[in-house]
Order: sequence, then structure tokens, then C-alpha cells
Amino acid sequence: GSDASLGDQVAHKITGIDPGAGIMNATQKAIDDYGLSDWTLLESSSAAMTASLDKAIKKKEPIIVTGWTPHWMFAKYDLKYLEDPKKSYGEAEEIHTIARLGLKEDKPEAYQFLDNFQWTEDEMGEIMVAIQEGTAPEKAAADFAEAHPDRIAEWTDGIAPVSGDTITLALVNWDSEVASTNLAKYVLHEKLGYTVKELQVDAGPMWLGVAQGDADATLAAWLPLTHADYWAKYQDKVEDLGANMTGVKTGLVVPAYVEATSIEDLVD
Ligand code: PBE
Repeated sequence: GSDASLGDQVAHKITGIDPGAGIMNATQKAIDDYGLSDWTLLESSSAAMTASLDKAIKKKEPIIVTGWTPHWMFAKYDLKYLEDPKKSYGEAEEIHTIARLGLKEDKPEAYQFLDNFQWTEDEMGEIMVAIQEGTAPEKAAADFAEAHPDRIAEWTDGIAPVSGDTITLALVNWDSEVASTNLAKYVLHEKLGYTVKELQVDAGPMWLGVAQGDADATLAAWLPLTHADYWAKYQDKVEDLGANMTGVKTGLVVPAYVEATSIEDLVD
């Protein structure tokens, strides 16, 4: 097709993130589904991927990255998803809050807040963009809470604060999850009186940590597709508190100036 040279221009490489991320599995699946056997998915990290993207955009060079929404990259750069007619990246993805078994009995106040907590892409965007612009995550979460007292009140409605209790939240260092987890930390600490510990690990250990009870909960479970393997493995050992955000998305992302419009255009 007319984009036959794109593969050569990017050396048939897709810039990925951490190997435990669900988007890496989905991208391997896309490589199979679309017959992209001469393409390589590079492992890196969330931070290294956005650094590569920034570098390419400054030089107006083509690049293909594994991307997701919500993410500040869409506010900062003019980007587009490559269409995915074969649905390798699924449909109607959500971010779920997952708790360890027994949290409801052991820490009912924290459980109630985590069960109540649901927000929007725009709300998360406020925290994410502030962090990306240099605000410390804790400060960005506190600023959000101060700007949206009604939301905090909704999520904590009728919950009596505790004293001397500790809660551990597990997360992966993905920009979206740093934002949500810092907000939950703020509410659990400032409004509900918990000492909050953070367990920052890779995706596999995050799910395992909740399943084993090393962590009380995570706000970073992408379902039904992105973390399908982890869900299959641990669903009997965790409790799904439902979506904390709906309408999220993963896929292959390129700068708007890249001519390709579909993953099918990557076949040369
Ligand atoms: N993500 C962001 C994660 C979930 C959150 C899309 C990079 C993943 O691929 O597992």
C-alpha cells in the first residue's frame, strides 16, 4: 500500500513498555492477528516510551508506540490510534478496583471508599497533566481533592474515619495508575485516617500481591481484556469491586503526521 515504507522507516519496531503490562500481550496478539511477523515489539518502560515519543516528535520522525487512554500524551501531542478492525486490543475496556479477600470484614471503611470510588477520564487528566508538568504526585492529588470537595464527599459519604489502621495499595508505575492511586492515598489518609503504604511493582506481582494479601487492594486492573491473563489466574483469590473508570482504551499510537490509519497499514 501507500504506507509500505513505514515499516522500513521505523525498522519494523514498535516501542512498548514494561513486559508485564497487558498491552504488551495485546500487541503480540496484534502482531499475530495482522501478520506482522517481521515486526519486533521493544520492551521498555512507560517513561522510556514517552521519552522516545517526544524525541521522534521533535524531529518529526515516524514512531509507533503502545499507548492508552487516559494518558497525558494525548493532551501534549497531536496523536492518533491506529484502527484495530480485528479487535486485538478488545472493546469497552474499564479500569477496575480489586481487593484482597477479607478486606470488607477487616477494613470496612477503606473497603467502602474503594467500592464507591469511580471517576472520569477528565478528572484523572487533571492529576496526570499536573504530574507530567512537574508537580509531585501527592501534591497533584491534594490539589485535585481541594478543587473537587463534592466528589470527595460523595466517595466518603457516611464513612466514619478510623484511627491507627494501615492499608497497602499496589500499583504499577503507569502514569494513569500513579494518578488514581495517589488520589486514593490522599482520601484514605486525609479523610479516613489510614496510614497508607504503597507497593509499587510490576503487573504480575501486583495481582499476586492482592491475591496473597500482601496488598489490600489495587486501582490498576484493566479489564476485561488487558489483564485477562491475570484475572484468569487470580479471580478466585480476589474480589472485583467493579470499574473505577469506564471507556478506557489501549492500542497502537502514532503521531498525527504518520500516514498510516490502521494496523493493517503496517503490513508491507
Ligand atoms: N496500561 C496502562 C496497562 C494498564 C494501565 C495500558 C499500560 C497495561 O497495559 O497493563
